[in-house]
Amino acid sequence: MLRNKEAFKEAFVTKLQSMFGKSISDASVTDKYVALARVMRDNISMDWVQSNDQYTEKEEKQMYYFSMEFLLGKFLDMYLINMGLKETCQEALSELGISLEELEKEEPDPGLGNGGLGRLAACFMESLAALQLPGHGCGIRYKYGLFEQRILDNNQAELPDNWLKDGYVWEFRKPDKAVEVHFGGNIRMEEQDGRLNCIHENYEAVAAVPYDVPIIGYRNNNVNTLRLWNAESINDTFDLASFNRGEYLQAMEYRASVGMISKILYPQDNFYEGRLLRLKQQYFFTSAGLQSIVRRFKKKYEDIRLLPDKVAIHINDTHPAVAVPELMRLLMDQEGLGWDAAWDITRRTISYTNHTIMPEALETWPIDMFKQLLPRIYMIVHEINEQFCKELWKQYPGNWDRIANMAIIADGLIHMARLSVVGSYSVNGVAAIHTDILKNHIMADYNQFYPGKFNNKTNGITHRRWLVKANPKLSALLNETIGETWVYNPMDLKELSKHADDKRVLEQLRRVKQNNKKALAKYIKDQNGVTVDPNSLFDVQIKRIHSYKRQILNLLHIMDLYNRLQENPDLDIVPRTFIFAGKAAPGYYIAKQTIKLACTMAAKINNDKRIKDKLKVLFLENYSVSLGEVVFPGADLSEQISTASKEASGTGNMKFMMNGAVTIGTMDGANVEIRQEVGDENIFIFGLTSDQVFDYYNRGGYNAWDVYNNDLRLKTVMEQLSSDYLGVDRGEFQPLYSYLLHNNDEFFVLKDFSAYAKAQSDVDLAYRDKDAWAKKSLQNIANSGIFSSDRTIMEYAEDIWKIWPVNVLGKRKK
Ligand code: 26W
Repeated sequence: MLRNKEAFKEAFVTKLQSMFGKSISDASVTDKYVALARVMRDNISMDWVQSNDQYTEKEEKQMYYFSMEFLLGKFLDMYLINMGLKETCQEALSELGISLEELEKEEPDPGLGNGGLGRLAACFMESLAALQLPGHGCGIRYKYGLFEQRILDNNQAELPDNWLKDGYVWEFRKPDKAVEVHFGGNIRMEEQDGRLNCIHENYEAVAAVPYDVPIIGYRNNNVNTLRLWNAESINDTFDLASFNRGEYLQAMEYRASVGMISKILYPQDNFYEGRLLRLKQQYFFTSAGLQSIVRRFKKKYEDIRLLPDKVAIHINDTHPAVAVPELMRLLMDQEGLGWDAAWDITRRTISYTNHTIMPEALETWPIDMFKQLLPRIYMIVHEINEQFCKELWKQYPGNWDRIANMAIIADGLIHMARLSVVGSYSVNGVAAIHTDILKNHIMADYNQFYPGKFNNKTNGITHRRWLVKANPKLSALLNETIGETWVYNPMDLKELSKHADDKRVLEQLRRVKQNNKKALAKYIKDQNGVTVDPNSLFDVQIKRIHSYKRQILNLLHIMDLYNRLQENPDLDIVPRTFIFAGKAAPGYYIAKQTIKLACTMAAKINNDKRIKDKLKVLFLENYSVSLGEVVFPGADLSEQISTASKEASGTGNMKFMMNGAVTIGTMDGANVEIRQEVGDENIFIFGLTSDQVFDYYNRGGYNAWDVYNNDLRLKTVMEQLSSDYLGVDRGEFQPLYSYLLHNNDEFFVLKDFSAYAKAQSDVDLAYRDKDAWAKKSLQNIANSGIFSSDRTIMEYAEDIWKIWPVNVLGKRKK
């Protein structure tokens, strides 16, 4: 259909006419974007129908990835690349006098996620389709995604992210596939034909209406489905009964409360707050997703007992953990199975990934709240717990402590991680060190009780978005140097290592980086009004702002460098541009102060003529997938400096590596595996190890004041922090100072300061040798293939889900 540029031009012009009644010269940029996207959409839908038909025909097992977050990023460019239409489209448009890049700016960047967990889900979707695997997503169509961040007077301000305001071309509303979800009410037991049935009464019914987003594979015909659920009132979707009865006010109230369910994404990352609305969101999309899966399954198969052979359900952290009791409910109350059969099926269908060991992120729900909102689900959780505790008692008679620590319901709370472990057949961590910590510390009791259930799946990122799309210049150089197979098989990037001593390749690589740095410098100039030198070392930390990620450590080190430059403006250091970006949860005071500190330092340092432009500090507003695509390709140094043991994996670290940045980092998360891949000479590792961190937590022996008093450079910056030195009121940053010292520095910022400063001076030395640095950069790219989410997804598919590629035969020739 879009085989050549003439066909493309015709399709585009026709679409513009039929949709808007306009010619090219009349049409606005938005019109043109929508018309182009619509042309693509038409083209995708044929393959989509084919994929669904063939998945069903071939009776292949399907996997459904349940996630409260999908941080998707823009699709237009990605789809053009995956469909092999980018060049055709570019040429066709340019002959019509239109710039593709300009149209791409019109697409909203759906921020339906907070950070790592949500972006991982999006990378997984892309890899599943690329690998021809029948795997789909299930989530919430939030009306408002993660807030838009503005910096006003050095402070973060939050604006609503009204991403749907001009419509979203990639979604397909499917009202005929709507289901009902029930909240509240009471349960009545009724005997019927010798069976005890549960009758749920007086509930509030909500309509869940799916909006499907196609996820298209790379140069194949596979199109998978991301199903996002929208909450609507039953009256809107099914009937107008209550309006007709004249209950106008109640109907309006009900409608408003229903609308809230899919209205907003909670903006906390790694921090749990037990809000009723959040539990409602969790049950809403989980129940809707499971109902639609069971319905689809039953269309094809008669025997519900086959479910685990044909369906895998994965829960992304504990947010969809109510899937365990909800599937039990459907199997028992709807399908009429007994407890044992339902439990057996549930536990062979559900698998679970843990993404954090931060204690403040663990979800628990007060029994009363849970019971009131989900009375039937509570009964089931209660019974699961009873039976599990009996098993524990058999295994550990009399060991009350152990049983209390493992029970799903304890201390008036329902522990969702425990429910997820008990109700699933596989539990995985997201990097080797993280899985070790789960197995040996956080979930050691369960690991002993369920030998073999715990396993590791080191995270990955889709190299098609983060390299092919985000860094076309590097991709072109790779194609030229090692051929094009790496796009299909990212492990082939290893071939690049053979060129590690080839001066010409190193020079070309440097030139690519230099060009990407220029593009980033331009972005910085446009956005922040600051001129930065592309020859300086671009040192980047972009991620959520969180104490454990230690942006403060980076900032304290910059202050120290600045002090030294002020003492001696001729100090021989490599000029550096420090770049930060990231959002702070709106209620997270320390994180917001950290942003303020970065912005305040930027204002002071960037305007200080004495230091001869040797230091620049930037805080880039509104970190998002789109901003990441500009920043990663232009980075020289990747800051991965979390307190060891705290960052489950990290995935930004992989995006930097794949784009040729060298890491400075702790032995935490996937940094450990990055080091293993690139070798010690191509990474800068420093700081406490996770064992040392655990030792301090368990045995004590750390005193932040001792470190403070014994390190003059550190003491100086800390004192500056609590003074008016930065041109703010004395006391403005006192909370940061107190936070570090008075809480005895729970994330070991002071403890790791000198090791970090030393590693940074090693970086400074290494960067001076241009060839040697380019070689480090090259080795990082060459060894990044293992961190493609294709590898990760293959492991999940083979070890956990047991799903296999389906070669969809397309009608359309590509
Ligand atoms: C209930 C509040 C809440 C919200 C989000 C608790 C926990 C979360 C997520 C699990 C936090 C998260 O995104 N974790 C990150 O997951 C990434 C993907 O596996 C990892 O790479 C990061 O290290 C981890 O912090």
